[in-house]
Amino acid sequence: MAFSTNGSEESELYHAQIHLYKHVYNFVSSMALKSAMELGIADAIHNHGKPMTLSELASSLKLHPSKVNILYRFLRLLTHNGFFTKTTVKSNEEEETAYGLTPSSKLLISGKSTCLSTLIEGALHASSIDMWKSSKKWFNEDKEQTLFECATGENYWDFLNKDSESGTLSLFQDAMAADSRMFKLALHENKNVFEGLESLVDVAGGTGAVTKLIHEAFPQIKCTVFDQPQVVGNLTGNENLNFVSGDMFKSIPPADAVLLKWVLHDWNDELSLKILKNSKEAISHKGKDGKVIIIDISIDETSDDRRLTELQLEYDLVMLTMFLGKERTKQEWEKLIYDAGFSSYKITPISGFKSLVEVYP
Ligand code: SAH
Ligand code: 2HI
Repeated sequence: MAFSTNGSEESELYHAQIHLYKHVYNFVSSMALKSAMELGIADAIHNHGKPMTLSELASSLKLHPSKVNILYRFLRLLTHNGFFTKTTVKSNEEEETAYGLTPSSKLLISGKSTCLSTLIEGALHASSIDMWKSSKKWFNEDKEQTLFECATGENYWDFLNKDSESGTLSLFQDAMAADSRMFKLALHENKNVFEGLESLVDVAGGTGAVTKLIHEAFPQIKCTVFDQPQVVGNLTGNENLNFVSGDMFKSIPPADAVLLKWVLHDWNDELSLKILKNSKEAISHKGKDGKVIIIDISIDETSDDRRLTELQLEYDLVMLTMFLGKERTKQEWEKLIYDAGFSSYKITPISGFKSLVEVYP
């Protein structure tokens, strides 16, 4: 069959090819971002106090002269992807390009409360990536297991807890804490959610990053961070912020409100129901005045922002492959909430891609 010379069919073919290649090479953009984080490019520009030329950057990063052009090539892609700005500066009468920070690369500045470097490190860690080599085997095996288990023979939680020296658990906890610190803005925009509470328990609250923000904003609330012994066992709080270890599948300490941030998406519906029922029990002494506050993704496939939906759906596969967990649509949240015996709920979108769900008995 002769190849069609029809212009629109050809252009459709080219578009299809570009679309496919774009998705094949998406990982290069992820890895270039990881490299920028590891090199400390954002820190160098931040410490310099103004945009830096390629040679200034290379010398500040102590790169071998043979790597300067490689740095240029990385910066070119990263600038195109919105991580750096390009401006022209004059040095010794010659015009040179200088690279500056964008709002996205400012999230790589270490020491800032908004630094997300550990999240990049954890999410793009070999352990999160290597399991994908087994995806075909995973589909073909008739076993209920995560992709991670299929690839490594080990449950992700056990992998994290295995040996404290390898630092995987602390990397995971640091990444969660980094994400949680970004919650500050959402907290100030949704103060009403926490106003009037006398006590709150942050269930599976990690090392307490969110609770610390709540404690700062509402010092009168008696806050408890509840997590596994290996996470909170050695942490000490203060009068209104204490750490309690236990198993949320067994029981949850009583409080006026239970907070579940980035917890339910780690678990399937059956286990999520168990957590929600135990949460309901924990607030039961308050009668109708208790509440459960869920912070998680609520998938919106109808959003005008396709990138946002893509990110939500990518998270869904991350949760599926690592934990057999899931991101849920509004309808799925509603079913889970009512199945757990609650009577009403209210969803408020926060921080772009997540939502805050207030759930009432
Ligand atoms: N809410 C935190 C941490 C989310 S990560 C945040 O948003 O930053 C999920 C947490 O669940 C981890 O800290 C993990 O230790 C905790 N976890 C897992 N199984 C648990 C269990 N059975 N009981 C209590 N916490 C558990
Ligand atoms: C560090 C961070 C992450 C990770 C593993 C790490 O796995 C994440 O940010 C992701 C995922 O990529 C994650 C987010 C929420 C959650 C579990 C994992 O509850 O070491």
